[in-house]
Amino acid sequence: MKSRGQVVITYGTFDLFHIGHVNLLERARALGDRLIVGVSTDEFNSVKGKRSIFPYEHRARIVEAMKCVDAVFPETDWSQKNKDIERFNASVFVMGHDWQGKFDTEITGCKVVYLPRTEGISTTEIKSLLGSWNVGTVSEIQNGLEFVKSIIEDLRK
Ligand code: C2G
Repeated sequence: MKSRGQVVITYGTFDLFHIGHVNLLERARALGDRLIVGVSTDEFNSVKGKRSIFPYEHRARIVEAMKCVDAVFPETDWSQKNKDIERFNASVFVMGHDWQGKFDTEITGCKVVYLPRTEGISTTEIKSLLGSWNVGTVSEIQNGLEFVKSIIEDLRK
């Protein structure tokens, strides 16, 4: 039984927004009554060793547009979580299970929950897939489409 006004908090880069992010945010929201999300700034991403395709403003807007998200705020460093938990009066801290155990000692005064990641999709995989689509691949696809089109036209004669 959820107590009234239970606030859930989570953090992430949320670049190239995909179903894994949707699932995580919806599952996090289901653990309480409100969901607040810390979105990593571009500067913090470089601290995390990540370079996002979409800038912070876009990533934050996309996350905030989710029905299950009540508010977003910038995540600027690793050490702000307990302050945020206090500021937002959060009682549940959620992360995907790729972070399993990483926050157990750091997070105080708040339940820590790790949710299963959505397998088979990640921003990194999307980036490498797009990266492998060089100009040659695209023109091969275009040639293939032209060939199929010519077959269809012949069949129509
Ligand atoms: N996630 C998921 N399934 C995926 C991909 C991501 O459940 N297929 C989850 C991650 O476990 C994380 C959230 O979605 O909880 C956001 O993932 P990222 O954008 O990759 O964020 P990350 O780099 O993990 O940043 O201080 C914490 C960091 O900001 C977390």
